[in-house]
Amino acid sequence: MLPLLLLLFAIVSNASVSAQSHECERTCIPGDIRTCAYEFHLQEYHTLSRACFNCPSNLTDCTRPECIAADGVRRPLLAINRMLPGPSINVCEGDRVVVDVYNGQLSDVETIHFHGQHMKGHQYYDGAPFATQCPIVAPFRYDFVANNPGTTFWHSHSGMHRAEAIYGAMVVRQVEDPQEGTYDVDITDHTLIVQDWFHRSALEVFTSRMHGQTFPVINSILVNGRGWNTYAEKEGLPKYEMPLTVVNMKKGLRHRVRLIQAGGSCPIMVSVDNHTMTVIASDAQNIEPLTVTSLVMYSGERFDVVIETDQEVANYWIRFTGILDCLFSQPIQGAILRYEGAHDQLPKEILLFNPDYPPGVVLNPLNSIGGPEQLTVMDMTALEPYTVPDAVDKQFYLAFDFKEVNNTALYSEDYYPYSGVDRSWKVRTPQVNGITFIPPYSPPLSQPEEPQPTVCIHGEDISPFCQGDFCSCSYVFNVALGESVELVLIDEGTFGVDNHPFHMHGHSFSVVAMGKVGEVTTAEEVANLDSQGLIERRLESPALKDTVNIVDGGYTIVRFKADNPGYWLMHCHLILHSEAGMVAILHVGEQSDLPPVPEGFPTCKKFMTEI
Ligand SMILES: *[C@@H]1O[C@H](CO)[C@@H](O)[C@H](O)[C@H]1NC(C)=O
Ligand SMILES: *[C@@H]1O[C@H](CO)[C@@H](O)[C@H](O)[C@H]1NC(C)=O
Ligand SMILES: *[C@@H]1O[C@H](CO)[C@@H](O)[C@H](O)[C@H]1NC(C)=O
Ligand SMILES: [Cu+2]
Repeated sequence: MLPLLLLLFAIVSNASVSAQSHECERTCIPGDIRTCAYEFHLQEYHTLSRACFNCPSNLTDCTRPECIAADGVRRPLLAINRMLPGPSINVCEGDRVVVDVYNGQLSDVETIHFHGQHMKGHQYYDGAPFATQCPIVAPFRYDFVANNPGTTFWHSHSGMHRAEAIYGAMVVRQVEDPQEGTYDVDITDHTLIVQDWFHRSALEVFTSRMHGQTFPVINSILVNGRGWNTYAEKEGLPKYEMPLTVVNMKKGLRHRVRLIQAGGSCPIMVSVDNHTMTVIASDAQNIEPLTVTSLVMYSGERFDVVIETDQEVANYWIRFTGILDCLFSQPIQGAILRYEGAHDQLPKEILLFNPDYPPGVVLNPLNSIGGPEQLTVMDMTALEPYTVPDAVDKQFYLAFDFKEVNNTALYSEDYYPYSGVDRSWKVRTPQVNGITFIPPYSPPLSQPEEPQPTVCIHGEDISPFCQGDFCSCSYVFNVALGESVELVLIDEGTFGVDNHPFHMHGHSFSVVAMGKVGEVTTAEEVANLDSQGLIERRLESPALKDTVNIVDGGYTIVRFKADNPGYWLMHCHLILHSEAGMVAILHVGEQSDLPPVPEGFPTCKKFMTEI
């Protein structure tokens, strides 16, 4: 019943996606395993390029092929196949996915990470620069099996490139979906990938923040690459009614919508006018359905929601509101939920910025450990019951925060130390356990024989990697294959209200505890609470995630079995944080646990002649 419906809708739906749909975009049936090949041509590009003709003064031109209109503001960006978002990957579980990346950039490198795909057996294709592979210069083929069904996405893992628009959806469907009974329609047009958007290149934003006294301003939000510039007035720019993303639905059906937060800076609240959302999965893991009126998505998170079209035939806003770091510019973005038979026009309501959660239940609210009408990840229950083992083999504390240190990348101890510059020049340094991550010189995964002078091991003496008050190294946590691991993630919260969405490569983890300690906290404080038995863990069917937020001045505790050998990044998913060093590596198992390095795999290493 369902597959037929899916096929029907795929044919009926009119969006551009189906016009150029890939042969792997299909109803999944047993025994039909395919090789799905994609070419990614990467180049420096621009919004409102010549491909856009007279857009935005002629709005019809904005939807021309290869035109990236975004929110109608001119800026340089990077693009794959001149698309924003980049090409969607829609495959079936077990398909072989082959992505050929051609780097057409004038002077930069690339890597692509498949966020939510665990790459078990395909570790070399995780796309973590200097952890799993050398950054791509010449054409490079990612070649792996889509073993993790659900809503995932791919994005650049090089520098600021994700925020320069190098990302796209990756959805892996199944022959039999355990959530099948909760929806009637699941089509590719109902995938919504959102990001916060700058009107300057992200690299400029980053360097201006680090070295130029300029606080980053997030200008707007894009939904499937489209949006209105709500910041236009403040910028002195004309306001255009840019084409928005339209989500076509038929009255009386339950539609699965896949929401992906690909942004780099702020949490985004999602709600749908006159409709509730029933959350059935997050981070490609099914949960017992939860009906809410709004939810907050942190960078890297995905939520699959079912929207039942039980209202009158009309147009409705799907609202995306930027909060926290976005409050300054107050971005609100809309996609249009259009019932079949409704006029091709905007919803009647006005799209106004309002950071308050709408009346009703909110899921995953900022800095909340739950309460009346507030559900957290702790309130989500895995669809398939399971028990987290009571004991763990390894426990690690990872404390995230911004520190006042003489970061050698920002200060000079001799000429302008942190203590010696005016307040306006003081930029704090993102760290994990007081360490700023720097990448190794060569990827330990694919070049295991190479010496690793920058690697420091958790639990060993790190003083050789410190200069004064500043420590930086390639921070590695070692665990044996098969060990059960608990991570106590802490947001110390000494630098105002912040958030650090924690993402781990290669695994999903059970979220077993979340709590707030105070305005600020420390690892010691959390450890004390725990030793007094004051931190309870939920071991019965907690939600499985790969990205989770930490309450400011609090903790999130996760557990998993380290059953995937390799070198896996664990990092804050905010791009300005991770690229400035809020990263560590989980090293699971030994080289002998891994498949052999693919023949001819590109290498890189330090080169220095003798003197
Ligand atoms: C706007 O662009 C469309 C498509 O290129 C074209 O057909 C139309 O004539 C243009 N309208 C105006 C007013 O120039
Ligand atoms: C949506 O809900 C609002 C507030 O309850 C109501 O005023 C409006 O008429 C509804 N819109 C439609 C199209 O039903
Ligand atoms: C940075 O270096 C200066 C000069 O050595 C020193 O006085 C200061 O305490 C150091 N730390 C910070 C946070 O400024
Ligand atoms: Cu962070």
